[in-house]
Amino acid sequence: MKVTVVIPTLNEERGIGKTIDMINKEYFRKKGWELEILVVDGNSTDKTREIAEKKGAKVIIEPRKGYGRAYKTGLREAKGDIIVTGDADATYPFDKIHEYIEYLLNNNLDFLTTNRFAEIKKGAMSVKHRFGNLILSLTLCILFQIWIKDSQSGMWIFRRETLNKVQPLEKFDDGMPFSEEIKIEMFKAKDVKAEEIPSTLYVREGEAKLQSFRDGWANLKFLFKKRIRWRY
Ligand SMILES: Nc1nc2c(ncn2[C@@H]2O[C@H](COP(=O)(O)OP(=O)(O)OP(=O)(O)O)[C@@H](O)[C@H]2O)c(=O)[nH]1
Ligand SMILES: [Mg+2]
Repeated sequence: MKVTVVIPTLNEERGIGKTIDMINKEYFRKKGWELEILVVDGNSTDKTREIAEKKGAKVIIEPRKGYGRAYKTGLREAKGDIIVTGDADATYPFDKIHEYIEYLLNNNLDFLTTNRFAEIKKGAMSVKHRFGNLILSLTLCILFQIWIKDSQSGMWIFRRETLNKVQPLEKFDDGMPFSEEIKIEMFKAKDVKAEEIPSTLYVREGEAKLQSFRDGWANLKFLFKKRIRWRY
């Protein structure tokens, strides 16, 4: 079995090394799981690419802007049977992805999203962001009747074949709404068994690319637009 970890980066020299180091490579070796780390870089001007390559990652450059755009390019290139995603800022529990993969396999699931609210380390999320997240998650639940607590989580664990059971990758949003859109698509897909599992949020390394108000508003508008276009 092959696992591809896909990580989008834009000037993350402070977080990318730590993020990759968190992966329990010993567990992968013991299990005989092949590990591919794919970094999708948005033309960083710092040492991100250099550090990623030194840590054994394959780096591809996607100069077009956007978090979603990076994933659309990265997921097309990912060869693993299982795909794991997350930010390059050391906030997501890459130290637990082997447990999440085991959970997916043992329960015969297809798509997992992670709920960071289960354990937020001290100082990892501001009150403003908690509130914004709550509004976005509630809106998503009501509009799409999907019962998840963390609509903005960027760590997903899924079988690559599920990408053939949702809308074509190129149709996904190029920006931050990609995160909520992939959850909507996966939870609503007929043949995809999806679940949200408790997870952890660590304190960020390096500067955020997210602009709270602008991106929060864009994410909210996106939910309504998607709901109007959506056909059950
Ligand atoms: N390739 C690429 N990566 C991006 C782009 N924008 C953001 N990223 C990366 O996508 C991930 C998510 O961005 P963040 O700034 O962490 O956004 P966030 O997690 O919502 O905000 P924080 O909670 O402050 O971390 C990070 O690893 C970024 O480096 C982009 O335009 N291109
Ligand atoms: Mg982040």
